[in-house]
Amino acid sequence: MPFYMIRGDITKLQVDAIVNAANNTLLGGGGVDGAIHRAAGPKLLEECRTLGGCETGQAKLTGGYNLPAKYVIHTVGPIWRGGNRGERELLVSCYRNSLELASKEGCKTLAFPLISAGVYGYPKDQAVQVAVETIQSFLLTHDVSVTLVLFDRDAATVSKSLFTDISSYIDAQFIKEHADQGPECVRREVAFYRDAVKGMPMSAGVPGSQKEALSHIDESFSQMLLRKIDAAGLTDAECYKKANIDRKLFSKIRNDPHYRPSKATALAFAIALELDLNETQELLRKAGFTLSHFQKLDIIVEYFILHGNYDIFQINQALFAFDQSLLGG
Ligand code: AR6
Repeated sequence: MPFYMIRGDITKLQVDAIVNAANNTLLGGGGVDGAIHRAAGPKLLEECRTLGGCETGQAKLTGGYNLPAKYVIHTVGPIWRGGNRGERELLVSCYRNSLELASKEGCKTLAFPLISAGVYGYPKDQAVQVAVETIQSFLLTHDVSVTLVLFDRDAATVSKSLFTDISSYIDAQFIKEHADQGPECVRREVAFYRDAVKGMPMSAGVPGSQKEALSHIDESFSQMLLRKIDAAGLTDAECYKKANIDRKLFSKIRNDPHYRPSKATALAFAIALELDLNETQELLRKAGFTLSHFQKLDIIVEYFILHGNYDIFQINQALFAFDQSLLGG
């Protein structure tokens, strides 16, 4: 099931469980812990008193009381001591144990804050990577939907060098697109449509690849998607997981040949199928969209396609860093 990243206050989320970044006593504190106790009311502390604390890296569950969430999962992150004291392993086990506990309790939707990244001093960019990697690997085998809630503007979701590289790519595409606004661009468009029209009749001289394209001209988005999933040798589940798409949405698309997906959904499938730029355009067109150099989101996705990187989690981390909406979900 999908993975989301949002900016906001975890206490406001209507999910089955939210995770609390607590301390070993489980008796409350500052940061997100304080916010959760304030929003849940005094009954949460009463229940926490019965739990006998919690080891670092472990997790315990309570009710959510006045929170919109049904449960709170309290986990204790490591205090950062330079990175050589097993901090990473402990942080991984915070996420892992919380995810397993939520799953055991039948939770289908779960939200995490960035554990240890506040008072406990874990470097934020590394904390994000641990969170994303651990959640991602859990989602490969479990049917839950997980949201990572980032509170601080400075919690970077991609490395500085990747951010700079993508920024330069965006600038270059914007500049190219604006330079293309002159008559030369119009001439090229006219030539493009003239060539497209020339290729239309089903004559014996039509090359194989065009014949193949023409034979699928009446296909809907759903039909093209299912054909391409087969061609890629993927199972449905492999495909919707790689697309960060919910199983229910996938079956809607599978069962309705006329389903019109959002652009984010169509793009997510292009990524899952590892389509090149032309094939991505082709799939998008079936849903009534196109990749455009006037939209930052499109340029960022194009950047990843051109680099042969089809990891939707990494793409979403980059989209998040540029304040764009995410793919799939
Ligand atoms: N929603 C989402 N995230 C939040 C919220 C919120 N309402 N408030 C803060 N954060 P921290 P830790 C972010 O310090 O580092 C407590 O006193 C915050 O910006 O809450 O694990 C406990 O009792 C940061 O990115 O937790 C422990 O003593 C992240 O949540 C100690 O702090 C975690 O910051 C635990 O320290």
